[in-house]
Amino acid sequence: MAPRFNFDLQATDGKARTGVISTPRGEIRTPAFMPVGTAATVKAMMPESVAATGADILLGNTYHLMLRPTAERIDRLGGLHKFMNWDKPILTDSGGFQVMSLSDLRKMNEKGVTFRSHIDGSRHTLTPERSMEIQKLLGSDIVMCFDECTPFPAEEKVALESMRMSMRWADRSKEAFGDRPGYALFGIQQGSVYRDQREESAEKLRAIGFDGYAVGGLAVGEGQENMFSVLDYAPDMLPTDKPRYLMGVGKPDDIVGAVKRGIDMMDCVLPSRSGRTGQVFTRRGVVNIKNARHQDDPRPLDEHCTCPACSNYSRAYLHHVFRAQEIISSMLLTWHNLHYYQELMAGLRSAIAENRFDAFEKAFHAGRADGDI
Ligand code: PRF
Ligand code: ZN
Repeated sequence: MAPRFNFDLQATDGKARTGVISTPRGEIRTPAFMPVGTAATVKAMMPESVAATGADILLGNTYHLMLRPTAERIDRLGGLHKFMNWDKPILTDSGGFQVMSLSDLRKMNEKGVTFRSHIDGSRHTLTPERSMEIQKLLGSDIVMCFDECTPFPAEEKVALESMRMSMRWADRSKEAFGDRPGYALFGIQQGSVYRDQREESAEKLRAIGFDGYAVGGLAVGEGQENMFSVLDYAPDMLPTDKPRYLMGVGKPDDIVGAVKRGIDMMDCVLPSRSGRTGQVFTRRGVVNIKNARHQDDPRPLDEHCTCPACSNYSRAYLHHVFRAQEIISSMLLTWHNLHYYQELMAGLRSAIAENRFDAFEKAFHAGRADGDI
């Protein structure tokens, strides 16, 4: 029989955790960072290169794929894994968050959201039921509940109404998802920056029962200090024996702070998007490769990095191909950034397993400049 979805918590250090999520498509080492493959590709990367950076799982998007090429077409072609040539696990976001940030003329009510495509203006509806159907057609291994990401700032009353609707949608998502051995459904906690609302939301999700639990509604403009204040209590409200996923986070220091507070999974466009805009993450801080001071620099981006960009090319070359808008620039810088993120996750995992998280965190911050380097 195919292995079912399972989370094995292997070690803790303070609130930080390390473990392994098992799925029929392979294991996910946690804390895990999921590169974003919105349109059935991690932009500028071959899937085998994404795997070579150390990624165990990718994130895909209901919203983009339902509009183009459509979930039904992907299903007819054998599912998202086969379509994009990625055979490891895929988590898909449920669409609501992307509808609110990308589409035109949105109308939300208890039933769901009606909107116009940002691609061709066509009209579509997403409901918890339709989102579950799309994520099933895609063949997603980890399905996210359909929710509303409460905007920030939100007055207490507004946040409460929004959170309670997301919890009713969580009920409907679970009902529509049904019983699918080997596939997982994650609930999403909302409640903005209000502790009692985060508690009510967690209580509701625990009562429904999910395979994993996300902390939603953060990294929406509240700033790191506010986000960490919420993360000081929100993960503790979720079951210890299930994965906890912080959605849409973040910068390297956000990741270290979230893992310290008990988060197991994260995703963010930052390493891939920054790769295309010339922002490079290194252990000493951010390098802006378009800066003229790199044009005669024979050194690699990061002398300790073993990625192809750092093994085989100088800063001068990377500066040149970025300025010349050559496609290899996006390829190399994205590879480096994803490699850097996965090395960070591997470092966090071994630090937790060896009970030296505090020392790891100190060393992480000690080596870094705030501005560009
Ligand atoms: N809900 C969903 N997707 C998300 C979020 C959320 O709250 C966030 C919050 N940063 C990112 N992506 N469904
Ligand atoms: Zn590198």
